[in-house]
Amino acid sequence: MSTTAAPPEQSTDRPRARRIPRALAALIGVLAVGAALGVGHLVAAVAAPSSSPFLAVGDTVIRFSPQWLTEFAKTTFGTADKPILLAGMGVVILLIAASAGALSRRRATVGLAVVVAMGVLGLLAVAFSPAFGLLSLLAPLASIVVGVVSFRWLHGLALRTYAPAATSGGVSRRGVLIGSAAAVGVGALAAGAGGVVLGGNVEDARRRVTARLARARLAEVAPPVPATAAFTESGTVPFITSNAEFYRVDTALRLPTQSETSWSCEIGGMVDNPFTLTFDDLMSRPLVERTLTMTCVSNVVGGPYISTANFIGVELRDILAEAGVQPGADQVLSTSLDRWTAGSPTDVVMDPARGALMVVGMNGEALPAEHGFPVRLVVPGLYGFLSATKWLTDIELTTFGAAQGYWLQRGWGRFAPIKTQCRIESPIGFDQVPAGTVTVAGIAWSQPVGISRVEVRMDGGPWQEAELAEEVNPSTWRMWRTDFDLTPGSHTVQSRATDGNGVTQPEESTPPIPDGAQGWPGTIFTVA
Ligand SMILES: Nc1nc2c(c(=O)[nH]1)N[C@H]1C(S)=C(S)[C@@H](COP(=O)(O)O)O[C@H]1N2
Ligand SMILES: [Mo]
Repeated sequence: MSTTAAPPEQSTDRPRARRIPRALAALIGVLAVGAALGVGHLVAAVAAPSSSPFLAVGDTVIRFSPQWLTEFAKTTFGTADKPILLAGMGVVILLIAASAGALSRRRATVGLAVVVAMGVLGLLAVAFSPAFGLLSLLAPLASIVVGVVSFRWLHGLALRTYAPAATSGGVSRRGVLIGSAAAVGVGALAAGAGGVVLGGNVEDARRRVTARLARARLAEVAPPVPATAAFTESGTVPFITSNAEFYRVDTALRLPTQSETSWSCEIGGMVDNPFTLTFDDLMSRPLVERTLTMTCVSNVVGGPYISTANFIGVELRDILAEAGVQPGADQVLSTSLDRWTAGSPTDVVMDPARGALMVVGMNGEALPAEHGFPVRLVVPGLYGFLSATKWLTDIELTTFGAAQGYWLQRGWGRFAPIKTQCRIESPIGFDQVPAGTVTVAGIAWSQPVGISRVEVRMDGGPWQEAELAEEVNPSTWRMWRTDFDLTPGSHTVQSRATDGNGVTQPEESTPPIPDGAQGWPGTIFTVA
């Protein structure tokens, strides 16, 4: 204690000395936590991709969310549900970090305690994640160290600036600014670098696989899609969905990434000869290419979760036959790198007419990272939630009694064949169209039996049979269109499809859960 200056607490002209201004104190909390999360993300990218503390907390939230909440998120936000969850988490963390900072205007204790507590939560989320390995501990530990060090350092700088103790010299405000900027820079750079490291690795691997596919001689090539298979001139989507436009549904906050060189898949469980497949094994087998339409069970009537692509892969049935499926194994349970699971009925997978695939290529390229690189499953005629495992790592023959897939555990159906459905694509809802002849066009699907008829009616009038575009194969969607002469005013158009067996989709509408939405789509539009 200096002998010349009174302790600041007792000074009457500076009663609030030795306190950091509230806003700056809050900012310090936010900066330290931001730097911690950014560095954690980078270390995760290098050490163990699934161990980013921020994303691990998000994954934990998703895994333990009650089903009404995930349903609400899916139906309300659609594919934006993940960015919205992450943004929401970001806001909560920001508020906690800011409060922790604001409670540490004199001493760093409270702030440090909160920073450590948040770090421990991240550590626990990583430790209990399904893809945990020892290396996964590095990222959350790095986060905790960076959080503590940067909080103490910034706090010290600010304290010396705004509340210089008599013994220590003050620090200029510029010093605090530079310190803060450094923390922001470290956090942002680390987070960005983490993203680049992860993304760059997959893109390199994808380029290698795309080149191999280009050289491969396919045992079966998908017949070219005729121009007459789509009515794009009447407003339907193109027949083949580009990889960029292909719908995406999964529980992964961070894309599970893996190179094809380290990929392998165990074929085990109730089989006579369990074995492990490598990517080279797959590529040395007969590769077939098929045009298939995939659909999500969460799709509402008229919804967007349906797309069509040319998939290249290996017959799953041949691989399972080689392993020797034992009697009674009624379920093919597949697992992804991020420990998501789907259970498909064995008889469907083994049906030669079905043609279930272990997929390596999509529209002439390697699978995109979002669609399961390097290997996924596609079973024609089954919704994705019980068949289309992306980032595949494991196939186990078992029984439905012994094990349940991810969504089955959460109340969705056990056996959910795709329901016959159609979607009106033109006119779109609340469109204004000129008077005269109005073409109504859309798509219909009923994999794997196909579509035999689509009917359309205007304002509750008689059903009118639509013109069907050429069928590519019964496991793809089919485009349709028909004309109406309409007077000005508001109109409501409805459609209904009939499958390849002659069964028309029912009028009664049901929600997606548990086994897929049904009902006749309708659209209201105006003729001007
Ligand atoms: N690993 C993994 N695979 C998954 C899912 C998932 O959440 N994780 N979602 C499934 C669901 S519900 C559907 S509809 C399809 C969607 O495949 P896509 O995103 O390539 O269109 O993937 C399936 N495969
Ligand atoms: Mo789905």
